[in-house]
This record gives sequence, structure tokens and C-alpha cells, in this order.
Amino acid sequence: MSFLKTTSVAVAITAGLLLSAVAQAHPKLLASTPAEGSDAAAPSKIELHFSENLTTQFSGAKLIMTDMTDMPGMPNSPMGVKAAVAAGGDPKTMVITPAAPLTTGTYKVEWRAVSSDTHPITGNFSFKVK
Ligand SMILES: [Cu+2]
Repeated sequence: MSFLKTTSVAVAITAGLLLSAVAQAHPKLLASTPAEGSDAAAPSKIELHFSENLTTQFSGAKLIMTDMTDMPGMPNSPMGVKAAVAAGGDPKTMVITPAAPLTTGTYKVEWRAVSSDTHPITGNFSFKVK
């Protein structure tokens, strides 16, 4: 009996160590193109670079046009932009490709990233198109 007890304690300690190791593996957005707050010509694609490999089937992003005050007569309310979201050239990169060239305005990217520990992490950033 005492052997079993010792074994279960050892298993519990091992599980605790594993949990603390995976808790550090949450994907963080390290950089993006366009960068947050930038104001440049319309990008043909938006790249998000994360700190961890992404689980593509659970990760994704939405592109929203949040301000179009430069377009007279257009309602100034947030509007989803049709775009394809795919894995990039490496497993830490997500690429958003708008279906049509982005027009002048302010855009927000709302991302959701899941890596090996399966916890969804969300965030957002905005940029402008001249
Ligand atoms: Cu986690």
C-alpha cells in the first residue's frame, strides 16, 4: 500500500510540473505587418507573427473596418471585411488576405490564437490605410 501511495504522489508532482510548463506556452502576438498604429498604403495581406506554433484549426482572425470617415456618404459603423485567413510560411504565422483591395480607412484585426496547450488567446490591433 505504501508503494502505491508514493507512486500517486510522484504522479501528482509530475502533472503539476507539466501544467506549469504548458502555461508558459500561450501564443503572444510578437509583431504584425502592417504594424499596430501604422498608416500606409493598402497591404495585399496582413501577417501576424506569434511566439508559439499555432494550431490552425482553432486559430483565426477577423478583419473589421472600424472607421471610414474619409468616404463621404458611407455609414460610419464597424463593418466586417471579407478575407481569407490561413497559416503562413511557418507555423507561428497567420496570414489574412482581403478578398478585395482595402480602401482608405481604419481597420481592426481581432485574432484568436491556440497553440499546443489548447487555451484560446485573443487580442486585437488596428492600423490605417491611406
Ligand atoms: Cu494555456
